Amino acid sequence: MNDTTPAKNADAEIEERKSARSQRPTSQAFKEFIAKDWDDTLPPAKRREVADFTPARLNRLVAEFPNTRLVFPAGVYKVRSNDTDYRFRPHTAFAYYTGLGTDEEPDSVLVVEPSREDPARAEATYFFKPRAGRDTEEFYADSRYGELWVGRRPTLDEVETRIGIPCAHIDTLRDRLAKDVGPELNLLVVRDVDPGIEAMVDEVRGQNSLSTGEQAVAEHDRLAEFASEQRLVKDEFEIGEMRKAVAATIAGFEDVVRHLPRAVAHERGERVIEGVFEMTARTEGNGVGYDTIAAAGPHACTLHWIRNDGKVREGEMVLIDAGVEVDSLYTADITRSIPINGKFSPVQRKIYEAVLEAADAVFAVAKPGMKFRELHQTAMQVIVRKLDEWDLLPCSQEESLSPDGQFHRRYMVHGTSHHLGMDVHDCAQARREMYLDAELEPGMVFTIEPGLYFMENDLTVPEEMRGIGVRIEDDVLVTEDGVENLSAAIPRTPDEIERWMAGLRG
Ligand SMILES: [Mn+2]
Repeated sequence: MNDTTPAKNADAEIEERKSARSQRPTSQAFKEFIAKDWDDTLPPAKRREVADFTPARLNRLVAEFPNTRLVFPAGVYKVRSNDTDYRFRPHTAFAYYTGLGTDEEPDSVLVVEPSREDPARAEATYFFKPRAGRDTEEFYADSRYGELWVGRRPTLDEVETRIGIPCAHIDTLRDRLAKDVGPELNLLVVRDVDPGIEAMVDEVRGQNSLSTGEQAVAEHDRLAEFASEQRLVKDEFEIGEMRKAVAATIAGFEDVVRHLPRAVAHERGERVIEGVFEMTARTEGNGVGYDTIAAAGPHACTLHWIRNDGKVREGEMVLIDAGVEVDSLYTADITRSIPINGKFSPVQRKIYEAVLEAADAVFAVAKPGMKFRELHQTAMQVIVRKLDEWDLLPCSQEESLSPDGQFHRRYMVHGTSHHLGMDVHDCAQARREMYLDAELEPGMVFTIEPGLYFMENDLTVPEEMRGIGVRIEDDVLVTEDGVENLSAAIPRTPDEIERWMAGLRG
């Protein structure tokens, strides 16, 4: 980690503090020396496959917002501590409409509007800060943009070739946002992404007799809502990326199984699992799509167990909920609950098979026309039947399944399915009628993930079942007449899992 002394934060006080550590030369001779004798040959830029898909996405978008200029900020760096930031991740709506991914590109902005000549066609411009000349201080002294700090930056032409969207310098953004805005042309922005851009939009609106501040919030938020709803049905490119994410995730699970002996030997074996998966995620993809849950033994009953500092013990199970995000930012989301020694005990198998039956029931009925919320209801019918067989319900099955009952929630408190894509909980801003109450359509991608969790200290549960948590999560694509299990290549049944583990552990 290098000291990032110069020109990162405009705040004078911080600058002064930093300058106490600066040893940057300022002489004219140095500036002349560092500016010359560089080979500036550019490698040829390549058009990305996604560039063939963004025009249709953008056309569909502007059809929803006639006479409106739409602003999608990529977002800004988030400070981790002092002068170090988190790795940058662009806002999802921005990435969807530009086709950019990985860490592309802090402080940049996409602007979209219907074409004047043909309002059914979108006109988009991508604004960013292109590389600076060698003769600028930015080149060697700017820790955020300088090439000596962050690597070579692209030119406007290069990015235009890659994404097929005309590019412009970020310094021209304000004029472009303001042009013709007024009663004939609205201006909307995705909020809570980049405060500077949001303030700029608000100012432009105010200067052109459009509402500002709180009065305009609902109008702006319709944009974020629509961007979420548009992504409910994936295009061919997105489905291809989901397949890559799932394949890399399965490779990560296989690596975890290979390293289980090392996890068992380590005081914090859950961290070994997390680390092994992260290694695959960073090498095969952009990283993990969300924090890995590596929950051994009773930790499996804590739904969001991401501290992962526990021991991994022979004889117990470990629940691993993990996903690789590929460079385009699509992520898988898979959970397997496996016996650490490679063999299910009878009680582990009994609970596992109950959860599997619930998942299978959802697989059997999921198809176009079915309501999304019926996925959960289907799984719960099996879960409730099993809990009743085991005498754990304080009421009848019917009563537990009724909206006022829900006693089974003590043992499975989460939903069975969520949409999946660039965000692990994708399309979260969609309206209820477009999500929970909507019918399944071909091209939708979601998870099927029932579970059963018997807390260590739950006195309603037989002792032998306490401290066991099982979730089985697969990623599915809605087809014309059912669903395809995208994660079918990772075993689901207890026998398959035992064979799979034995094979990987040699
Ligand atoms: Mn999930």
